[in-house]
Amino acid sequence: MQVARRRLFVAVDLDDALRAECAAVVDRLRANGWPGRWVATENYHLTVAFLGGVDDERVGAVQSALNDAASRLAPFEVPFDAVGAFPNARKARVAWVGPAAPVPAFTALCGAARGPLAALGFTFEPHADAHVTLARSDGRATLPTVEPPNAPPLRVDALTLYQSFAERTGARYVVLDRFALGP
Ligand code: 2AM
Repeated sequence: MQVARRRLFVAVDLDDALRAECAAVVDRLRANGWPGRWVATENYHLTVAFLGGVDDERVGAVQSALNDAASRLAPFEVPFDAVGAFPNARKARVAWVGPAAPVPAFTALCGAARGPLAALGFTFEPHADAHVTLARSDGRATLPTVEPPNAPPLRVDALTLYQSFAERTGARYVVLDRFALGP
């Protein structure tokens, strides 16, 4: 019998003001003619851990690991003062918004969430840079220089476990669980 699997990832959510400001950055990139495949505004998030396909019967262990990790962390802030590209602005494959400098508390959050998940057998790419992906492209166009979001720093006070569904119109993310940071 085939085991049912869910495609899961862990993320930090944006508040509505920041979401709108990220959409305004997209407007500026569009106005400058950058050819992106744009992420739907409601899908904006900071990825913490991408789990991929998870057997149904293991979802409970994932929830329990995240609940435990979140309870040991304290809320912190992430400034959104940069617009950037991976791998670089001249060969922009991913356009993002996020902090101009690394945020140690975010790296620590990723480590705290991924550690117990790795103990369950999941593997992760090593990077843990806070970024909201706005668009993907073929890497042939330089990312134009545009103003970053005009919003206060994001207060990170919870982790969200998402299930991702591949739809004809693009990815749809559904909240499975949320874990507040702190005891
Ligand atoms: P990114 O866009 O922030 O880089 C949900 O698919 C999220 O998981 C994506 O937003 C993506 O983060 C992240 N992710 C990391 N590794 C992935 C992978 N191998 N396949 C799909 N998504 C991945």
